[in-house]
Amino acid sequence: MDMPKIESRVFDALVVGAGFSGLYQLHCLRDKLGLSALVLEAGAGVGGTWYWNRYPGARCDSESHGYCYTFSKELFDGWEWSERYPGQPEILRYLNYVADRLDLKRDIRFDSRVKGARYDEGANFWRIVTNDGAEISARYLITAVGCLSTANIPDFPGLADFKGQWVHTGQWPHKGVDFSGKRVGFIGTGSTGIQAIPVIAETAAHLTVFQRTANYSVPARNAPLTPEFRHYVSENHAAIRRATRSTQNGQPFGIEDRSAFDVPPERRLELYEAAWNKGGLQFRATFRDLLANKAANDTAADFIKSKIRQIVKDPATADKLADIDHPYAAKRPPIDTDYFETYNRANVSLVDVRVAPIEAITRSGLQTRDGREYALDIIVFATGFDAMTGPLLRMNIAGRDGLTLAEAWRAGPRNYLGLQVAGFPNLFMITGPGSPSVLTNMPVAIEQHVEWITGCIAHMRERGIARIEARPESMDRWVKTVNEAADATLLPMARHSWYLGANVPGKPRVFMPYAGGMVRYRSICDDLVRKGYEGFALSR
Ligand code: NA7
Repeated sequence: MDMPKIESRVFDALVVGAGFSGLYQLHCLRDKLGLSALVLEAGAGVGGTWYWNRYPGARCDSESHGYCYTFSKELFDGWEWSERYPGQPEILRYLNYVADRLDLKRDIRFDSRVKGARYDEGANFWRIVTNDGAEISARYLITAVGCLSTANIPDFPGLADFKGQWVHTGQWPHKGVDFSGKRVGFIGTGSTGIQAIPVIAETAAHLTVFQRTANYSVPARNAPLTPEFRHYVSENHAAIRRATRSTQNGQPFGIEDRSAFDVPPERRLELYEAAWNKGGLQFRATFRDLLANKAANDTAADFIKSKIRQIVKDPATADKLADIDHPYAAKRPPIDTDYFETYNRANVSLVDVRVAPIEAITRSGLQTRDGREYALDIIVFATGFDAMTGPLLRMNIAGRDGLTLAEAWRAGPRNYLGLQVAGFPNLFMITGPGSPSVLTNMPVAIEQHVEWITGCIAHMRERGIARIEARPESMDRWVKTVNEAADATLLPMARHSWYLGANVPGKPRVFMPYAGGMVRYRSICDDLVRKGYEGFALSR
């Protein structure tokens, strides 16, 4: 790709990241507000998550008609999805379509990672330095770095000496990985592992899955979209947009307004069976109290565990897969294509590494604490991400008086609405910790944040306001609100979840996303705008 010729070093706005968030933010600032804006992107192309996560089976868990921008009918009408859940290559094509259609690439500097960003109070400018030494100044700094973009690679001793190949799913080689005839070790059974394991099993000589925490999964029931459904989508832009903006999770389907105990047990099973056959995240929407009431949750959990035991033929393997230690959907609930069925293949085996953790990577494979060694040619790390705070902290952002974001967040992320931090004027975060983000359909959360930030910057420019930042007391209030929202659900019961930062050793255990739902969140954000940006300090 040709590098755009970017001569200027001073911009109204600098956006970091060219995924769903950064592309839309650039369009809004440049084409709606008429600002000079630049995007810095570490990858060689647009796409963010969908640029990096190219592992076999990578696919979106939200349905395609809801997993896209809805701000422009023209953009919506100009694209047709092919499957119920879009695969990674198709989403990447979609984001390139958007970037080309809106002529965004000319203002994106690719292969460019932020090494540091410092607020210069005297000049009221952000000074940004990239890995290749470029120095850029901007009035507004907007992070569009995604929530899951810093790979978590466990610090196993011996990895550097492994003589086979190893890869992390979030940094997948562009040329792919050839598993044919290979002994593959696969670490991790989160959403990523559950997608990749069935596909890799098809070509590997042998696949050994190392499972630390057993996980629920519901069939996705992916399929090509029928001509009737495509027609429905093409005729219903406004209705789909309305639907995704009216549900708590930003999905184009609502949560049934009934308790699991409003129906007799036999009827409950019928409803679960129907949801299982329909497939997808909608399973969670069968009853309204699945994430609020442990007894209600148990009915869903028991149903899925019974399905695992029906599908998996070897009882010892079924036991390991069904021995799940958290409520259903308290961790991010995966959906799959033939995940549990894959364990019936002769070339797949499952090792429980909760009982005997992985102790080391050896030159020829992997060793667990019980002294067993597994000979491997390739090791796949589907070990997740330093979620939400990781991508922000690695940019080495320093605000007023040199206070770093890492210092400000030593005890966990503290901000206002996930958007702004006291001491960091004119720094905006798209889908930052403290916002609904990963608990919702991401493009919907992203459109809301981008539009809020755009409106805020327009407000400042119209009124000659030079700086905006969160007030410390607003952050205190918001942290409390985020905790209360989480505590009203079963989400904190999953003690090992990345929502809590528990997957990264040493990371503060704080429930990061706002669990109060997209509708409530949007109304809080809109309301404080009406009250003159209540909770923020604005200065001329
Ligand atoms: P996740 O959901 O964080 O899953 C990572 C998996 O890797 C999970 O099963 C972990 O077990 C496992 N893991 C992590 N470290 C280790 C070590 N040291 N030993 C053994 N196993 C380990 O990441 P994903 O990429 O699957 O999904 C991230 C999100 O991307 C997903 O939720 C969607 O929103 C898209 P653990 O559960 O921590 O015991």
